[in-house]
Amino acid sequence: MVVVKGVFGKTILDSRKEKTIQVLLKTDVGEFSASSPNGKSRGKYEKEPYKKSIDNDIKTLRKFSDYFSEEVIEEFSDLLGVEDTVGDFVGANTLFAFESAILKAMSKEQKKDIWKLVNGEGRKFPRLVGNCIGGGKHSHNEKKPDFQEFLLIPKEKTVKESFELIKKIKDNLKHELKISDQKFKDKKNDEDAWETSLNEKEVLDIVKKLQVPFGVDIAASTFHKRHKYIYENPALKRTREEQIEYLSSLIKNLELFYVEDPFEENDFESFSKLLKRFPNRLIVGDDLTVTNPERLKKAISMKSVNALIVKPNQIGSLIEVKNVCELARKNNIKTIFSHRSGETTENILADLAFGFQADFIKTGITGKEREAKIRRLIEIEKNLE
Ligand code: 2PG
Ligand code: MG
Repeated sequence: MVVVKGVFGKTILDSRKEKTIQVLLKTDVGEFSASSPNGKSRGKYEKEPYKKSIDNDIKTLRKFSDYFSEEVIEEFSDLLGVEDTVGDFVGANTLFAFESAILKAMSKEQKKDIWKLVNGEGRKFPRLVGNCIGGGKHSHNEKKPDFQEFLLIPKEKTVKESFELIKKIKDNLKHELKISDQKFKDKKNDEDAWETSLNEKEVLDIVKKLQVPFGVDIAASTFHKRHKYIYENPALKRTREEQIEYLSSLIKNLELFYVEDPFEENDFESFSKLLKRFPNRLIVGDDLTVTNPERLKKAISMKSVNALIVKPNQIGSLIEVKNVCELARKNNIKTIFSHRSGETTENILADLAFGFQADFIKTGITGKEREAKIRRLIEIEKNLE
């Protein structure tokens, strides 16, 4: 068992150079720290990252520090006690970092990898989902695709081989973009994906030739205004019906295998229409479902999705992450554990994805923050050989 001696928070900078929280836990088996990432295309229904502000959460942790000293943690479900105590007083980023630090302490004390604390039975590795070209809110060039992410989803035998393949492809894409995009500047966006002035159709035409399964995160809420999807490249507005028809034609003609957030975050119905047309593709909820069991229940009852993004800091509580994964599994919904656009080098996402036996893990492809997660997954793979 781990005995907590104190808990503190401090700010660190994420990959976008924005402030995020790091939690430091003092215990009888040593000191442990963990940090949370920051989203930019955040879902409206996500829990707030901080209660009032990051500084306020840090103060709150300090206040609770005495209270937590002598708290005894023995197993994963003991996180519930922590959530009952502090859950209402801090935001999701703070809670997630706190719980991650607790898992690290338990891992040390029990001499077990973190994934084993979640579920020691797991043997299936998640498939990588890697952002290679980006647009939308994550890119800062003037003309860009309206879709946020173009994702490679390799299916090699091992995580290591998949990683090597998508790294190579992403590197080659630079030459391809230089040829097809007159304005290409060799620049990368928030998630270290290539920035381009091409539109989504032009990008998909390139990605289609790569001979690896692929998909998109449309992040449609980010360009939905007053009942219309406002495309800028080229400038045109689509109603929800037009959006369904447009996406259907892309899915059919370009063999899209994975489509995340094709509609805005309130439109469970259009998701369900698209899934009905394409039951064999992955229709993925992110802003729609925000890692929240209640939102997932609604998506299940309306048959809106067959796959779900799991971002622990959308909800904060790892007990809820567990609930959402169990609910998804029972209903045959695939899970995709995911990074955020503003990341740290924290790698616990890999252990959580493997422990919860996620079907996919979305982490980006390059950059130390993204690679930290993939490298940890490769390490788990190697240790199990
Ligand atoms: C998404 C994420 C991560 P953000 O929309 O899936 O790629 O973006 O972290 O900005 O919400
Ligand atoms: Mg998304």
